[in-house]
Amino acid sequence: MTERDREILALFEAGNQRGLARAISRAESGAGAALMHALFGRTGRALTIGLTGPPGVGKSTLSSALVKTARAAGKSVGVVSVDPSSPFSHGAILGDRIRLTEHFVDPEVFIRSMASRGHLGGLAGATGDAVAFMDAFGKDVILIETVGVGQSEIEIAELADTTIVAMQPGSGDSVQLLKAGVLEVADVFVVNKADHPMALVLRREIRSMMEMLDFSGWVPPLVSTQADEGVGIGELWDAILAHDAYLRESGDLAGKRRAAFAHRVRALVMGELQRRVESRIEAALDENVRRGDDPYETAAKLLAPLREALPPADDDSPSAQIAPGRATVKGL
Ligand SMILES: Nc1nc2c(ncn2[C@@H]2O[C@H](COP(=O)(O)OP(=O)(O)OP(=O)(O)O)[C@@H](O)[C@H]2O)c(=O)[nH]1
Ligand SMILES: [Mg+2]
Repeated sequence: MTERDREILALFEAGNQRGLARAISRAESGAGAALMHALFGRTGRALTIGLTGPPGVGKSTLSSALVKTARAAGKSVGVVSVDPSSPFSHGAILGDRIRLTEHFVDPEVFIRSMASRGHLGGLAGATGDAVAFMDAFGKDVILIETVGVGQSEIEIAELADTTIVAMQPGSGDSVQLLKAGVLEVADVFVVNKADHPMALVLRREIRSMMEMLDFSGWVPPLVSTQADEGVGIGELWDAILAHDAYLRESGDLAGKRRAAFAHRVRALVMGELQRRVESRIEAALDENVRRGDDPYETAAKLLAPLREALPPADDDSPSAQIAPGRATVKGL
């Protein structure tokens, strides 16, 4: 542990949010391992909530409303707002700052915007670390907001205990979600902008899509909200608490946390492997091409040291595990 880490740890342990902020910055720059080692034992207390959905659906407005509700219930809160599309977080920050301003003066609320691309382990790396540090710091509730583009909503579901998928009427969201496989990871569905004339149509679409899924155990509730007016937020909060209670009573929480841990470890291992292998491929390529090597022998040469160090396991089947309690598409 460096002098800088010790300084951060001292602030952190004194309950100073600057310590938390700086710990997250360390993780973002790929230097958070020592602090994680010191603090990981304190994690596991917080209720972590992933909030995802298309751009502009109202995620930040929902976050802000949920922060208010959690604070009214006496909970301290951390918010991580992730921009998965950019290595810079500037874009995401502005809108979130505006939407979350009323909470900035509350010392029990900690808000952090971050980019995930370009960081060690992607979303699972930097964001996973931020969530863990907030948890260790003692935040009761942690909200992770991420805009749904490509795989990010699936990734957020790997990290969070409870995943909220938000949609808005009149945008074709439901079709997009079905395509992206996002339906299967939702623990709670939200139709935000319930003031929109097409809101009931969207509700009906979601209902009929849900009929195509087999739910083992938990059936995701469908909540309508009008986040900017605070309408339906109480119901959404209740749905989150109900899912949390379900996870604890069914014993699924342990499995889910194990899967989240596995996901983070996998991201770190695969990330490092990829970077190392990538640089070797680049370095070797010119020589192989000049010699007229075929792709297989080029790959075999590059893999030789790895094959020696990591002989195939007895069971070489993919180790990816599906978190418990997730829906599957009927007939598959
Ligand atoms: N009509 C209506 N507008 C809403 C509602 N909730 C949020 N909005 C508005 O929708 C716009 C987008 O809200 P945000 O909370 O920034 O949405 P977001 O999903 O966080 O957006 P990105 O972070 O950019 O993806 C803002 O102008 C909000 O005021 C609602 O229930 N009804
Ligand atoms: Mg936002």
